[in-house]
Amino acid sequence: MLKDTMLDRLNEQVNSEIYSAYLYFSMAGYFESVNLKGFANWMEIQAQEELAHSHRLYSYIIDKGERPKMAAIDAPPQDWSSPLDAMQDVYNHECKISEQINECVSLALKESDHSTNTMLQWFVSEQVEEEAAADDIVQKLRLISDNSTGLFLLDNELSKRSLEAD
Ligand code: OFO
Repeated sequence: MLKDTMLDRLNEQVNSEIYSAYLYFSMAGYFESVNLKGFANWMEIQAQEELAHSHRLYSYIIDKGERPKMAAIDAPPQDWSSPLDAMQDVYNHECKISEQINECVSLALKESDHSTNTMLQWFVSEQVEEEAAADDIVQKLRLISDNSTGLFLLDNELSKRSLEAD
């Protein structure tokens, strides 16, 4: 079983992870529309990873004998002014998700809920990677500035991303 406060918080996190997927699918559509198919591929893989994150939380709630409750998913933005604008949004969003995960951990510790704390440690490590991956692309885009050859090469690099088994 889970305490109600912990269950509610984990259900909110399921929602947040699905929103993340929705946001990244929206960004994938944006990148398709400006013919940056490597960026679009990176976003699609990212969106699929977010669905896997939501499923990880969903499965944990089930394993604890509780019922996951699905809430409405907010509509994500649909347009960005540039690839840098979109990737900066990814980085900011991931920082926000890291804060949410930290809040979940703090609640688990406050409630002496050790199994939830252990489950959440995977997310703590994952968020370090999520922030670093987004920041890496932001920094590259800053270096590239308005150099179209650099953008083409980065797009080609991002086209190689594939779904990793965790
Ligand atoms: Fe689920 O890590 Fe991004 O949001």
